[in-house]
Amino acid sequence: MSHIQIPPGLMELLQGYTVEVLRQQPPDLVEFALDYFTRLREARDQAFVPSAAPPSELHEPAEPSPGPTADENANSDSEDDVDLEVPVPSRYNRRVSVCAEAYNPDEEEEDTDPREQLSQVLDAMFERIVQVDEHVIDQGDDGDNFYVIERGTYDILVTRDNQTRSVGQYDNRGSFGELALMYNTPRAATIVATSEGSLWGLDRVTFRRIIVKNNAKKRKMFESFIESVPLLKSLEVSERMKIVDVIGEKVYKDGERIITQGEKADSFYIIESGEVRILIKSKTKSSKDGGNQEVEIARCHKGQYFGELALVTNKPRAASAYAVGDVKCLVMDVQAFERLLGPCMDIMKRNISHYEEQLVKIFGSSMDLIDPGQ
Ligand code: 1OR
Ligand code: 1OR
Repeated sequence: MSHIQIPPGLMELLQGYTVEVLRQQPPDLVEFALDYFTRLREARDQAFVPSAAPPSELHEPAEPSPGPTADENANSDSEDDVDLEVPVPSRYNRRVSVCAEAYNPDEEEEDTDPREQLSQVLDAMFERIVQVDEHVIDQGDDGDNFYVIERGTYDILVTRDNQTRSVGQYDNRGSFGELALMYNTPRAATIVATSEGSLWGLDRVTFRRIIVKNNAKKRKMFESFIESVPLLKSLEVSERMKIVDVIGEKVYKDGERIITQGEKADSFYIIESGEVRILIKSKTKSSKDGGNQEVEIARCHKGQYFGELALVTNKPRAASAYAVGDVKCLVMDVQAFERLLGPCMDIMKRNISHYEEQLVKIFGSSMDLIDPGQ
């Protein structure tokens, strides 16, 4: 076969995309790719940040410096200035700009086939089969791997003051083990398999090289939007940055259902652009049709959130949510919601009590929607 040259930077580009896909599991890979690469280009073109990604953020994001002004960063030549201190395999020793790397003839003979390259990306992830009661992670240990759940259920245990309690579960989806790797801290929780299961692991070095770098990009992409979300105003800057680190982005087409009433909840949403309709099946006691009629009860716009109610009350979704036109949402999983949005809980609970008032206004008291007593 003739010699095919792999453009420098291709690996990193595909790897970053692949890992984001595995983390966020978007429904439409092509749509997600379009969006991901567009944003990557925007971030590159803005050519700002370097000093915004201070080395400190790679250790502990407690006090990330406020975002730099465009002026401060006008001289930066790439969006890729995050220096990772971990040892990296030799082929990554050179700093490779994700998008704009000049052709380097030294790397010419590196590989043969682009498909091989892609399979190497996936090779970085390894499968780990786990048995019931197996500890995948122990609180207090150093971080070694990040895990994406392929299948199985897992308990999240936290020990404090010699007391261990379960603070949540993963049910056949999600990922964990990122905190110790992102912030160079000991493992914050113990993860125990409660069924036989299978995980995809990513080693610390690869994780940091890709994810930490991606997080620096994400901070650039979402920082100003997150700063503008009313719900998050009461948080410290460092707390908002942690939110940026965990959020994913999902894109919905006009009419697409985002949340289904009655389903189990595992995510929380903030609207980044577009509009969302909230519809409820009118399960009035008088209705003989089994409550199949959907009634619009609210509209949410840019900067507003939805999908909190089921997470706060630990009940199924109280209503369905549909995209009106194209919609982009920031999505956070329930574990991150509980871990990071504690300080916003009062605001959300206050708004939930408004739902109840509205409920009575719209349907009278005969509808059984939210029953906070349960
Ligand atoms: P890690 O590398 O620290 C344990 O290893 C992982 O458990 C952690 O990354 C997270 O991915 C995951 N607090 C801390 N870590 C959690 C939590 C959590 N939930 C999942 N992990 N809380 C529970 C929120 C439901 C807060 C408990 C006080
Ligand atoms: P969820 O997790 O239950 C559906 O998923 C979401 O719709 C819900 O969280 C809220 O975020 C959102 N009653 C119940 N849920 C509502 C309401 C609402 N509005 C938005 N959501 N009411 C509308 C009040 C203007 C009262 C019912 C009539």
